[in-house]
Amino acid sequence: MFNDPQVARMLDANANRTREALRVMEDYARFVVNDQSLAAELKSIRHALAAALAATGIDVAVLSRDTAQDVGVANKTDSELTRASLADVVTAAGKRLSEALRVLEECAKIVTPPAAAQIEALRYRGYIIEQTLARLTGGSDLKTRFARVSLYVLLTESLCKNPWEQTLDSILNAVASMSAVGSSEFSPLAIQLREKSLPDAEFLRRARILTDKCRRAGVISIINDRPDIAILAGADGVHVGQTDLPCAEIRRLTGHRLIVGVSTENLDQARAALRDGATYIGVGPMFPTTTKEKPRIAGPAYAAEALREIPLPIVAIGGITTNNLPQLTSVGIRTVAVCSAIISQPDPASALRKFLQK
Ligand code: TZP
Ligand code: MG
Repeated sequence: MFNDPQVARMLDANANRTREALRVMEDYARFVVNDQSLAAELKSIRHALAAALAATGIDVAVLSRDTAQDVGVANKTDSELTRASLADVVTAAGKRLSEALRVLEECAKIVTPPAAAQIEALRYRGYIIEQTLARLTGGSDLKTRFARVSLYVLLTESLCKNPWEQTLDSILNAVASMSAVGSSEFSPLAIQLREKSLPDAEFLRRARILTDKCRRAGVISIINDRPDIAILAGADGVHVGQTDLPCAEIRRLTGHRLIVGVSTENLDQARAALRDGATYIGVGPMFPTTTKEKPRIAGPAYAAEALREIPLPIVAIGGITTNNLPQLTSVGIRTVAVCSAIISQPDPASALRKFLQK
């Protein structure tokens, strides 16, 4: 126990900071990433902290609080007044947590050394959670994450050789097990759920499954055609074609919290997508494909034009196989979207590995 009001003020302020930071992180885990075990761990840290602080006499420290005379209240930096996204909010909370726990620990050493050891243990638990959350937010904004994608798999149940969820699992496991790519902070993979005739409720149910599994694997999740389902499922993005909801309207609906991809088959469409706020453009079809009815093959020449003019990630699509892939990489394409050459194979994992190796 302390009898020094200065120590009391330090303990009181930092106990508040710690609780606030933990609440922000817990609510992010609970309401944004819907991760029960992460939210439970944060709650458990909050309770363990309350127990550790009880020994320091924190319940009477509040009596030494003097907000009116607090010389720090008006000191604000620009960075703490602006947050671009919930990811920024939770990142800031993670930093505040370790800072405040360190202050509590040092002050507890003065008044109740055993509490200091407990608080130290909580600081280490906090570091791990901070890292887990950083992985979940991608440690970066969606644009940056998307820029690292090299393979974009379209998942459509009717084209899968195996049940769709099994196909999804084998794709995610294959990427996780490739050491060269699995150890990197950013996954090279994005997965799009593309279903054209499912009832909405079933589409949403599958979108939630896919989003959840992708998030755990650090893989970008995209929903075809439907921004509403993308938002409800908590997916990273939506992909639309020329006759779907226009990109500009999706931006009005969602701001910049979603990746928005737009299919294009010529430069006019690509320029419009850029102007309307697309995150990336699809260019295609590159080669003949049976996955989609298309009157005209845009071909690698269009991919090359788009690369030259459009300052967005360019995703080539349509009839792509490991055999014709060099025709795209040779014009500078670094991201390809593949459907049947992966999901329709008897062993989608091995097909995916071949693409990633190339
Ligand atoms: N848009 C242009 S081509 C295409 C889409 C959705 C289908 C791509 O599928 P596949 O099986 O890789 O040709
Ligand atoms: Mg569409």
